[in-house]
Amino acid sequence: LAVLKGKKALVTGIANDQSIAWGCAKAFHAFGADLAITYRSEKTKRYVDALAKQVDASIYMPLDVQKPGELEVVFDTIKKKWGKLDIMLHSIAFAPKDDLQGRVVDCSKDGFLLAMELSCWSFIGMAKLAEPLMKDGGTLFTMTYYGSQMVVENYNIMGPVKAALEAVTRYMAAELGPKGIRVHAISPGPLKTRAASGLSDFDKLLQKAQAKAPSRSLVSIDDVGVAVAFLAMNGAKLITGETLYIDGGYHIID
Ligand code: 0WD
Repeated sequence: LAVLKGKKALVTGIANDQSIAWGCAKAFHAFGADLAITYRSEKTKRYVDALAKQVDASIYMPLDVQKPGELEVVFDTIKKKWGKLDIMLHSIAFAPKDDLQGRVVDCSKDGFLLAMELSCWSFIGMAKLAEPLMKDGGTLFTMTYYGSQMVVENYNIMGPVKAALEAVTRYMAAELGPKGIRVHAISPGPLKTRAASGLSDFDKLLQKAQAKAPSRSLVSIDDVGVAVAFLAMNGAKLITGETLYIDGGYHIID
């Protein structure tokens, strides 16, 4: 079962044990990978400490992608300690509440740019630093949502932001493919996390997802973890640039 044994994985975006990134960290660990885990602030650290311990993280440090220089420190630490990286998971999104809860047409320029910077550009910034550490190839992941493809009520400015993120995924997959680096966007169905609590009427979205998905069930963070771990395996080396839906089939239904 230790198909990821010897692989080094960086996991960002764990806020608590409901976070999608936590489902992924658990799966990477279960399949034998060695983990680096980051937390956003001292406030979130309280919730993440025990989780990092649970998966024996050998690197555990702060990362706020908005703070200049912090990304560089994380990748320097990985370089010194591991000398390489095989898997990188970007599970970070942010939009100011007023902009997120209003119409796209009303959003502020500053709010839009901040959402783009933290939720989309940060993936590019991380990929750039991961590239030299992935000499034997590797896999980069980000988290997206169906609201990028279709107008989903209340998803608002995150729709265009996630659309850009999926395009970034395809371009970076093309650019890094010759080096054996694969790039994927993972698109889970709605999950009750801290980030989701910023969306209006989120419970309605959950109800609709369950009723419409062919599976008639909601997605769990463990479902996401297993799919991501599969894509990180050597056996998945010819799959790249995907936006992979883990949504019980919701996106195929009109
Ligand atoms: O239904 C959902 N929950 C879905 C979420 C469906 C489909 C996709 N996603 C996406 C989100 O858009 C996001 O990209 O999955 C990703 C992870 O979100 P999550 O697991 O739903 O939410 P959460 O557990 O709140 O983790 C998001 C975390 C932040 O948590 P806190 O509470 O500390 O803000 O993103 C991280 C942070 O850990 N984050 C940052 N990390 C570093 N620097 C930053 C930042 N500036 N901002 C947010």
